Amino acid sequence: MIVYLDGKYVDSSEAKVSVFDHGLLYGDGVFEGIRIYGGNVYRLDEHLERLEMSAKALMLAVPLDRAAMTEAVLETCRKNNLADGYIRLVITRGAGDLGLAPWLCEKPTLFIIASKISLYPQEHYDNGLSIVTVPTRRISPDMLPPTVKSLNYLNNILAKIEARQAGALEAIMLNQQGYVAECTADNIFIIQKGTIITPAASAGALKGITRGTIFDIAVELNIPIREGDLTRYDVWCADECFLTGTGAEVIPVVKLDGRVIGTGKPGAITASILQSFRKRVRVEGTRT
Ligand code: PXG
Repeated sequence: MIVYLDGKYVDSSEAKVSVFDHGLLYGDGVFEGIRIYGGNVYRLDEHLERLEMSAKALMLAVPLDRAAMTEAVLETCRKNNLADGYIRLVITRGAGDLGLAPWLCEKPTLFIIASKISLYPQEHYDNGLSIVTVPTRRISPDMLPPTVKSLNYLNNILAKIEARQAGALEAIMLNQQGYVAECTADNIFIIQKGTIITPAASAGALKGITRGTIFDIAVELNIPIREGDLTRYDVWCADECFLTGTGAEVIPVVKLDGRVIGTGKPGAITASILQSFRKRVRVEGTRT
């Protein structure tokens, strides 16, 4: 496997970063997870825009401009002959000393990995996921904006551990007010009397690229969609529920905290959204 690292394409065995890198020492950095389908990188420009915004929020300089970053992503895919897979793009503050001071880090580290992805087993797309609400709350926007896709994923990792302990593959995280924020690596949507509702970024949701696609699909399919505060009760009593993410795509949820959602089977609207999503990823995207 060939990895892009600070301007060079190197074998993965040589793709190493310093133990003084603040991405490692403090989680000081940002990342993106991107999909490539049939040789087309899905919504690359939107991912790069989100990366730039995350970096701006952390006052971290992006080492390449948009065009150069686009080319680096595409070239990493080409060098690995990757037509279908997962791209991880990471920018860290770079190597510094053992104090927090980011201004002592001379230059950011940038690396791009183009690889395969492990997906949820097909049975969960066919039958729906059973998820739980976990005790760990989502970091609130006045602490570390959840819209920043930073290398600080401890909050989500604790939630992921709690999900596993409860026997679930994914979990709902509530915000400080007790409303649904999102899942550990996925956004959440419910369908209530024909309307799609999802928590706003201000409620603690990442502005997911897949989430954005759902808004476009809703317009295409003529289904009303809006952002709104959701309680656990709203999800328990929804007609349908699904999660979205770069890895998960669109996956139905049929149970939350032991309560059966809707009929207990993946819903018809969710199925039509998933169908439209799968069609879009084949035709949209930047050709490698
Ligand atoms: N919320 C959080 C907290 C996330 O980390 C999403 C929502 C969905 O966003 P996108 O842009 O992917 O539609 C994410 C996704 C993976 C993976 O392998 C995904 C994420 C992080 C780490 C791994 O799917 N983020």
